[in-house]
Amino acid sequence: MKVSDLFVKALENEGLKYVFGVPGEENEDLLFSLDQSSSVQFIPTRHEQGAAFMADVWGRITGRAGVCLATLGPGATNLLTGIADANLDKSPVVAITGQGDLDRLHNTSHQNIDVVSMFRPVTKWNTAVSTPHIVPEVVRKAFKLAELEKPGATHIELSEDVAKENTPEIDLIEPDNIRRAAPDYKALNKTIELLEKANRPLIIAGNGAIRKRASKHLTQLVNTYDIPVVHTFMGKGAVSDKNRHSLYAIGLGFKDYVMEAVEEADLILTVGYDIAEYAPESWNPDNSNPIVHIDFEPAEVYTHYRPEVEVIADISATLWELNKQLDTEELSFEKRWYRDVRRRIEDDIQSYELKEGDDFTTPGALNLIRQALPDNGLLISDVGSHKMWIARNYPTCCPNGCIISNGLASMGIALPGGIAASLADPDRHIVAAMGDGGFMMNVQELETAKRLGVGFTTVIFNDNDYGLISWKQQMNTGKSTGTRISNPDFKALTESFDIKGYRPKTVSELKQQLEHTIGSQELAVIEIPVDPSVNSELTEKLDEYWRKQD
Ligand SMILES: Cc1ncc(C[n+]2csc(CCOP(=O)(O)OP(=O)(O)O)c2C)c(N)n1
Repeated sequence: MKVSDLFVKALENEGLKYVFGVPGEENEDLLFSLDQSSSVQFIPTRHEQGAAFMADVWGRITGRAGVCLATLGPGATNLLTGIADANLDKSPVVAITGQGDLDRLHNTSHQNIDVVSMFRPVTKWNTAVSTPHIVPEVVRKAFKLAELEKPGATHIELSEDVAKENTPEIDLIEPDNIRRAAPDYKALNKTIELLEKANRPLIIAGNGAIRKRASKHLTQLVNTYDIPVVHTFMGKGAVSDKNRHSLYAIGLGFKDYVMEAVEEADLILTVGYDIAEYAPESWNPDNSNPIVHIDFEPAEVYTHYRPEVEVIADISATLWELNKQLDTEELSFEKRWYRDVRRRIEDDIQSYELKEGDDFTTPGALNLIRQALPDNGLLISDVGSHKMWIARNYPTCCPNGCIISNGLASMGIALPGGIAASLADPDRHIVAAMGDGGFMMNVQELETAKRLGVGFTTVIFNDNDYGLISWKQQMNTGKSTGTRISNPDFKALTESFDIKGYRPKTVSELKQQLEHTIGSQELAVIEIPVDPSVNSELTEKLDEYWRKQD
């Protein structure tokens, strides 16, 4: 067999279903080997970035590595943003790139750049396949490291000449099922001691809390002991926002209502909290509260994050132990001290309800999307001002019920993400929510979606602006520059892909169109022209609120 055949057998051995990518001359052999596979399908995308984002969202949803493929040079550079995104967002992804023959890589030669060095800072591990017999080890290692807590991206380079070589069939290495470590009893005892001293403990749930079975044990913990929980953007859904202990999300660049609970807490337990998402100085400016760090990995050394105790183990095992060992008799938590904060957050979300005749706003439209999506539906957010509204205003009812990129936070993820999510679960009701800026960054993947026959709704919040940037500029300087853009006719553009496009004019039309496209799982794009004045009004409203509190 050829090395490329062996490589594909190693991919099959991982239980892989899809490879997303753009072909190149240098991965010709690999593509033909993929073509022979009965279990792995190659899906051509319209840009390598789209392929990487598809692998990224596939990884987040399934917990198994998503795989993307590009050729050498420009293909590899195009893939890079999506790989960095997966890595910083802790999503398991394996990237594969082609390369020229090994005997020309020391020279200046056509499309030759040092791809392995380029990918090193944005992956957990990467290597080039230098010789045939290492293929089983390299592929297994790439998947193992990508999926191991904390997950992330890995990268394999396969040169054209190596892929072509003949090789005897070599034994593959079976994927293993690693048991993660149980928590140390001294660290657990210290945690219990701190909880017994506390009156107002609060949990910050990060993206580690939505993985594996952590969410189930976390929900049991907050229900049994009456502890409020706030979620980072990527932790949304760890505890359902319908649960009265949920205080929704934390992480906006300005002080939101939820901060009141964080300030009033006297003990913070972080669960799967990722510092890349939301810096500790934003919620712990004077290092005033004791912190318990519950995670798969030790805490970063950080001035504003100095845990009293670190429980480094499988998160669900730690939460399970706490559920078992905490004794309600020994706890003296103040009852429902956070109730008003939750009420304020919910009243605020409701206040954006759109009435007939109103101009569309992002938070108003989000309320309608929430009503149209079932509890187990999925909203994938792109990056921009709409992401801030989704984080604070979109109640999430299950882990991975709302996917937000908040590590690298790259624009353009939601549309390719919608494709991957639909492939992962064709029965799921899915909305990809984007700004006009982010939509135009990966609009070409509409063709991929159409070709694959997937069904989900893309919503474009159109403000003809890089809205988040102008919002922040306005906040900092009172004016904005370099952000205004103009757009094509989104409805006509969508229809040129033979996909249904909508541009509602009234609130009832928007409601009806959302219910129709989401309910019927039609592949559709809805353009919602939004009035962005709610953005600065929110910051003013919050400023006013905090002024009154002082
Ligand atoms: C790839 C990439 N480029 C630039 C940025 C910086 N950035 C963050 S939000 C934003 C504006 C987003 O505009 P749009 O997609 O229209 O959404 P809106 O803010 O209007 O909701 C920009 C340019 C980024 N996060 N990612």
